[in-house]
Amino acid sequence: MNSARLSLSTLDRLPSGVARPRYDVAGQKIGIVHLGIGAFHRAHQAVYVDDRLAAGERDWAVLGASLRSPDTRDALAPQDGLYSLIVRSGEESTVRVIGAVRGVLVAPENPEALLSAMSREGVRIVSLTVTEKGYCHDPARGALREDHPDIVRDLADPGRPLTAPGLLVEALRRRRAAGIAPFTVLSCDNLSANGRIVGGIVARFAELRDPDLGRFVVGEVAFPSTMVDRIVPATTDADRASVDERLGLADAWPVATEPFSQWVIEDAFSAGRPRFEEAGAELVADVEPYEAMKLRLLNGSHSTLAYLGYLAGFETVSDAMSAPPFGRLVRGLMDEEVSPTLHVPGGADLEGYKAQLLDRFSNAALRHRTFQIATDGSQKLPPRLLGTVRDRLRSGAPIERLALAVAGWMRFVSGRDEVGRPIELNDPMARRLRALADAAGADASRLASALLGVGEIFGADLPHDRRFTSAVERSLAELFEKGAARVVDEASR
Ligand code: CS2
Repeated sequence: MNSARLSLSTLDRLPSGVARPRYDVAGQKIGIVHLGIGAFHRAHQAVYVDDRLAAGERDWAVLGASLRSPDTRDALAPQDGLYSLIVRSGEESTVRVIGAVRGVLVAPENPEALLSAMSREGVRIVSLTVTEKGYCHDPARGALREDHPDIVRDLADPGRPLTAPGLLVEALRRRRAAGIAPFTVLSCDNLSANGRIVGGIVARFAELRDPDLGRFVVGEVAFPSTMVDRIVPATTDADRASVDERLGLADAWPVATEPFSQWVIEDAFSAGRPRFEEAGAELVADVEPYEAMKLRLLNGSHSTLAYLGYLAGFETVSDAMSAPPFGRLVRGLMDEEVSPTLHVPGGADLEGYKAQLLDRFSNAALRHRTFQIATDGSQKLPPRLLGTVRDRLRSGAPIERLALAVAGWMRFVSGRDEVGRPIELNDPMARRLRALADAAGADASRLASALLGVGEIFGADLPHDRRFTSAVERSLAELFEKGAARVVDEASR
């Protein structure tokens, strides 16, 4: 391992094949505060910003914030915020050093530092990738969970917030009090209609603090919706070692991704924005059709592959895709059950998009773990699979593969894999789900009905739809009886 670290002072030591910022990195001004600075942001939005900084738009550098752990700050601070982006496909990979992230704050260590950064006039966008659970909402209704313990805490001590809604509202309040125009709130998470949902959550939190502040948020703050897409698996030590070798310098936290990247943004910013379109983003009037297409086709298939693939013993998405029945199941899910529910945006090529998705899922150089995608199912099922289920039920259309995917999640939640090993459940509702699963045991009918009763996931309607409940229960019974590999094989014929 190299002992010298990637940083501004070692940039000129990089080998010539490694792309790097060709602008005055330290001279850029912060225009975006990003909440939730994980691997996804660094492989996606920060790259678009990096391109715009390189093109001379100097006012839009990113100040990142972690809402939980100090790890990203600890890795990037000694590197002056620089990190490497590895882009992988097949045998090829390229490395590029990104300079867009000019600092990282850790909210729980010092919420005041973050709030004061968010309140500065130069900050005109606050963007977010806090994952579905970071919005503290009820995923089935898309509304703020007012009884969420972190929300209760933030409402009781609103000047020292720890949640995303609490931070946004306190910073907006301070700006208003100081006569500074509000920033645009830009959600880059995989929620359907993310701008609209987050706008409602933030407005409700503000209203609970003060009805007048609530009206201000509704009337004055812009929440454009976005569709974000790039597959970014968690960084591994092998990624670190390969960057080390390519750079001749140590990078504590590179990110690895695929060549594909897409960002569709509703062009509704209240305080200006970088010319993201010149970095490849699509600025449109209505993002929702793009979002539905991506969430239902890509993420819906991903979650299906994650649960069923994990149960069948596949470590990564591409491993599962290399088994023909899994490829056929996903193709069938997309063609037969998801596509008919979509309003394909004008100019989009649905067939090309699906073919490209199958290729992306098969990218073996990425090693995207099924277990990683299987996290937070309670938050992911509603936008990825259950909206499609509702549309299909409404039109009386078959839902067999969708029901199998939901049953795959239930089988996963049961807590033991097919050879009896425990499955760790990473989910904000893990305790409740695990208690329900433990009480039901391996009885498919009891387990299905217990889990279907969780209103935050299935709403008030789905548990009463016999077509849905019986299809899920049937698939779950088969999963217990025959195992995922056989059930997928049969379902894909
Ligand atoms: C994945 C997504 O982990 C997951 O749940 O489905 O992170 C997916 O890779 C991205 O949304 C792709 O844009």
